[in-house]
Amino acid sequence: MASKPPQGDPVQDAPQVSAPQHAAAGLPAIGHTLRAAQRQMGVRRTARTLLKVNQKDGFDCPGCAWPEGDKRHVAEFCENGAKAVAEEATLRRVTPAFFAAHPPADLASRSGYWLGQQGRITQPMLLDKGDAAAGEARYEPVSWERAFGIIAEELRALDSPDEAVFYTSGRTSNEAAFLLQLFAREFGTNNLPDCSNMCHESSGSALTQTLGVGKGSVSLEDLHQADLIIVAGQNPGTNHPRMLSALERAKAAGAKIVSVNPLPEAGLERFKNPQTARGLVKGAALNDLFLQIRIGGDQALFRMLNKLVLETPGAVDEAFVQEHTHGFEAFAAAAGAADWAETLAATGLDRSGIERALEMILASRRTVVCWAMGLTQHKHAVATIREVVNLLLLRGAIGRPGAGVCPVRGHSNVQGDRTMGIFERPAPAFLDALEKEFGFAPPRHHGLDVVRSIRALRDGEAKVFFAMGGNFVAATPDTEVTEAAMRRARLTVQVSTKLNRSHAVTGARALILPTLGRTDKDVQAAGRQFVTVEDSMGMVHASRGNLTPASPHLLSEPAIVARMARAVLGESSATPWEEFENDYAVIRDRISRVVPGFEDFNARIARPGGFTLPHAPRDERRFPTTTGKANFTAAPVECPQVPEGRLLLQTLRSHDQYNTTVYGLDDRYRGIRSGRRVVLVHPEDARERGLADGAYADLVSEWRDGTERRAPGFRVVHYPTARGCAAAYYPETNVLVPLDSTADTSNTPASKSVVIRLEQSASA
Ligand SMILES: Nc1nc2c(c(=O)[nH]1)N[C@H]1C(S)=C(S)[C@@H](COP(=O)(O)OP(=O)(O)OC[C@H]3O[C@@H](n4cnc5c(=O)[nH]c(N)nc54)[C@H](O)[C@@H]3O)O[C@H]1N2
Ligand SMILES: Nc1nc2c(c(=O)[nH]1)N[C@H]1C(S)=C(S)[C@@H](COP(=O)(O)OP(=O)(O)OC[C@H]3O[C@@H](n4cnc5c(=O)[nH]c(N)nc54)[C@H](O)[C@@H]3O)O[C@H]1N2
Ligand SMILES: [Mo]
Repeated sequence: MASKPPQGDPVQDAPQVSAPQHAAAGLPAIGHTLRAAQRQMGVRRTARTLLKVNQKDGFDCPGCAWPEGDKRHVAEFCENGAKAVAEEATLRRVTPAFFAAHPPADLASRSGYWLGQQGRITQPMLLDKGDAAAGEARYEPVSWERAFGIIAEELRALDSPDEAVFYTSGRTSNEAAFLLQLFAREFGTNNLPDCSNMCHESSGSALTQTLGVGKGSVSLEDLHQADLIIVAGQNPGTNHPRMLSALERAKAAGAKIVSVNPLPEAGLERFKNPQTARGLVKGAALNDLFLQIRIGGDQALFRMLNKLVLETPGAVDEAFVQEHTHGFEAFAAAAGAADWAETLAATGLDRSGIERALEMILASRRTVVCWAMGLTQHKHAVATIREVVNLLLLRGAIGRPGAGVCPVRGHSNVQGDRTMGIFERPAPAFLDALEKEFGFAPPRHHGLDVVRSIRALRDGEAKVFFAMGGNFVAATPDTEVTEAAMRRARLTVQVSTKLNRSHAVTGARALILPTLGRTDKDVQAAGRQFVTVEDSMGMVHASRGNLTPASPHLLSEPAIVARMARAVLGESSATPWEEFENDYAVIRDRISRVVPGFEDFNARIARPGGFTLPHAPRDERRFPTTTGKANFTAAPVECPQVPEGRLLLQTLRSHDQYNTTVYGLDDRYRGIRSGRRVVLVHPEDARERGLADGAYADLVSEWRDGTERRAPGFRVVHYPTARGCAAAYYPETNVLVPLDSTADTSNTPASKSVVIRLEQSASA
């Protein structure tokens, strides 16, 4: 009984374990989809809502950023997309009466799961900790006008605009994101951290340096045409289920698939396509080769593959290297020095597996490499992704149909938000365009990213924190440090659809500003509005909600930013904030003049299916890097160093969660039910520590400065992960990730390589 749920929380965490599954999707997934949706929405709303997901006249699924094909199915969504929709379109409500009954201390004692289950927030709420007459302050209803007045008061009281931080999570539309960055810069700061800082920042850093564009270079069509698809550090069966259809289709056309992962993920083993009758019953094996790599071994693996390609006569695309690349000599020298013994130690693989992968690479003209958090959240993440790029450059596999880089994005519009200028280190050209269009001088010095924002709050250098969505305190590393930092703020503002921990851990004053979600109908002065989003492959399209909003008091995200800007900037701003709120086409007009690729935005977005943004490397093999060519790079090979007796922990997602939003307590494909406090450990590693399956252990992280962090009471699950590795769910394990443990260059928290020891739980 070591895993005690928070007091008063009816959610019991009592994990039950059975064997992991070997196939994803199929019939059970359909049942789960409908049951989950109907629990939240009822039968009629379920049908009305799910049939609009990802349709050309409907809304963009708030789940992942996987693109829609041109021919859409009637049901163009997956089990986990349906859960994301149900979570938002729920009929449950969080009203002022709820806040009267649950003071902040009570909210802080609840699990994230419980908080999320309470429903949609219906009114703006204010918590003023200095204002309590007697006893504990509670959230009270507040008018929108007063709410914006408070924000204006606090922002104007700052010594410098850089004492404010404006965070964005990746569900925010292009229109709202553009307005938020415009407001922050007019106010005077580039402090625009976003969830991307914790997500694909490493991909952006690596791709910008090597290819000149920090985004993926493939379309859905490319995947369908590929000869070889390498999926490294990604679990599509859970996190991008619609990607499995693309893999299945590629496979049917003859592609081979290699997965590189410390875990055997069910979705990559076999896929039962729910869209076809045959797929439902039998399913298709997807994996041709599974490289069960040690956590953090990917750079070493790709370095060795590169050496082997270099040594194979005729394997290098000489013409491409000659014409389009820079830095080949230095890279070839570094790759030539790769050593088998070191590679095998770093990867935990055997030589035959790597040689088999090499054969498949050599046999393929059109290779795509897909990756996600398994590559991006390590100290050497940027170097790892650059090594992946080296391989594709050697093979001339960039800017060729059926080939390229495919960082699979997380949040449904995280890529679009960055395109719109949500970035603490904006390019000078972007700021120039902003200056020209709006006639003010945007700040030129860099702002704070997520980790630096936490430090600034901790050290009293930032005093106002504003979040456009997300759940900052739960999503970020080093929970205790972060929560203490947040509590030092003068004002914290959360623009949210649902309750989460960031509403319980606040500054001296706190505002909850409830907003419309993707599924909600958005009507403004000029009539019904739609917003736009960009998917993982650079496709921009419209999203239109069709549901009656959860309450008449909700404002859309663009309206919230526009009204905040008017309250804060007042007469000093020449920007037409009111027109922006009234008609989002006016925002798009401005975007079309500031952001390259969006020329004629309003006309092009009106076409069904939207349009694709230009991508120089993909479209014309042009590489807008500092050298004007695609850059080979030659970083020293690294892998995480794990002291004797310790394990390397990755913190990952279960099947029943969306980041910090927990839908349920099961992780079906991995055979876990009714609980989340589990740690997956190789049976041999567990036995060496005297831990039977079912024992309870504390996870104790050891950081290089000698500090320790503890997460108590995890049920040990004997699991076929790579030796020396462990896995447990985030956000529960964020207490273990030191704030200073980040990736070089990108500063992304290294939440996939945490050195831990397991201690038998005291109370087990
Ligand atoms: N249903 C659902 N969908 C989601 C999300 C969600 O929470 N739920 N989150 C969204 C977001 S924001 C994101 S960023 C994506 C995340 O999508 P993923 O990156 O797939 O998410 P994780 O669960 O973090 O899984 C990481 C995968 O990498 C593997 N891995 C860990 N370390 C290593 C390593 O060192 N090397 C290799 N090769 N593999 C490794 C893990 O075993 C796991 O399979 O999904 C998006 N979609
Ligand atoms: N240890 C560890 N930590 C991680 C990760 C990991 O793998 N391991 N992954 C990282 C990654 S990849 C990411 S992307 C971050 C995620 O970090 P965030 O994006 O900050 O977190 P989410 O859990 O996605 O945010 C969920 C909240 O968003 C709000 N919300 C939902 N829809 C809307 C909307 O339409 N509008 C508004 N305004 N609000 C909305 C709801 O209130 C909900 O509670 O976490 C990171 N943290
Ligand atoms: Mo993410």
